[in-house]
Amino acid sequence: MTSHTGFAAIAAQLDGQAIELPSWAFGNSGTRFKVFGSAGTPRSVEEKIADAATVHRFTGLAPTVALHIPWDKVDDYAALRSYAAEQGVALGTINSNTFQDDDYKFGSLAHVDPKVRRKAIDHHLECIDIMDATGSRDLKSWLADGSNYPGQADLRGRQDRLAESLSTIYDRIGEEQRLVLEYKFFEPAFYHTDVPDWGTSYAQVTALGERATVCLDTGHHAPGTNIEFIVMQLLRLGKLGSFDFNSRFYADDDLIVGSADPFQLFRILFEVIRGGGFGPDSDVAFMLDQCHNVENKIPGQIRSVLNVQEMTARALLVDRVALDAAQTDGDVLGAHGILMDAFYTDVRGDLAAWREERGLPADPMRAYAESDYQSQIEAARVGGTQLSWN
Ligand code: LRH
Ligand code: MN
Ligand code: MN
Repeated sequence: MTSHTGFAAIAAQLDGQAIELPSWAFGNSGTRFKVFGSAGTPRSVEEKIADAATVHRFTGLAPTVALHIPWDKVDDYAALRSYAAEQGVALGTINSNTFQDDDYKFGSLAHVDPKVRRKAIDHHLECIDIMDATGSRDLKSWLADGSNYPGQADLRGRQDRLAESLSTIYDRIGEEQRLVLEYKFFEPAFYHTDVPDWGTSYAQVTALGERATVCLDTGHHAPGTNIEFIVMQLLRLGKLGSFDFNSRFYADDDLIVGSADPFQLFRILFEVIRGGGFGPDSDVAFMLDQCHNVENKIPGQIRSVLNVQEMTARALLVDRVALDAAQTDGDVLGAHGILMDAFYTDVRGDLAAWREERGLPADPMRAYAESDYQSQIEAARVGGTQLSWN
């Protein structure tokens, strides 16, 4: 199978692929050591949306933008929804935030104090009101809840309180809406986290009901974790709601997806496709959760969605009939070779042609560099306060 005939067979499956962009990717970001400013950085939620819409114009891959509340708080969400539509995108997932308020020092939904739990629950209910106005489907909750020292907290009590808080929130989730619970095994708490892994998230959302699912952030696992296995298992259980895509070398680095380990991204996407998580019949949401500390943000996001598309194409190229036969025959190296053949297939030329056929630039990175969008925003966005990612 040459790469060209192979690509022709999968080209149509790439139509409709959508990767949601995080509004916070367009703000200035950095580490705890330094946040670097950059010319043209948005000063308002609207400017973030305009930048996200630019990524979509150049790639055709990013029709929605995720908001984070309160970072993206505005007075009129219906107006923001119209503004986004004028720019050519829609508002997507609403991310709650219960990690930046002094009251949450010892947690939020699992906090020992009912008043703090109520405040965190009310914040989630406010997010659902926002979803009603923006037309968003998903409420994504990531909790910083946890502890730093053995003995600091009653692990079991916290889990029970978390379940109770989540069920109060879930009661308000609309028929067409979903609650998506994200897990992370460390940071900012380092001894224990209340939702550290897919199993805990799965147990919590399964207790809630059908419209509660798991969010898998690729940066939230210990080094060496077989993430594609988790993808397989969650799809098998019908509980993979969404991805937060990014790359990591050492911690929760939030680097460009597919940059640290393109092969891992390929393996994940292969299991997504294998498990029915890709295409019009799937409601698995693909999102980025990234920051751009030292590179320009818009091309950083363009590179990211292109990386996801490229690895999706390669994963679609796996000859699954031959793979199944080799696996059944116990042909270890034959099966491995079939997977690697697809991974090593260079689809960049085919994808360039695919884009041109759809009225998109063949090389979105170059087209953006040659456009005047960056110089325009750098000239126009002077004065005011640049937004940082948080
Ligand atoms: C936590 C996280 C979560 C937050 C985002 C800003 O590490 O991945 O998704 O909402 O970062
Ligand atoms: Mn995340
Ligand atoms: Mn993270």
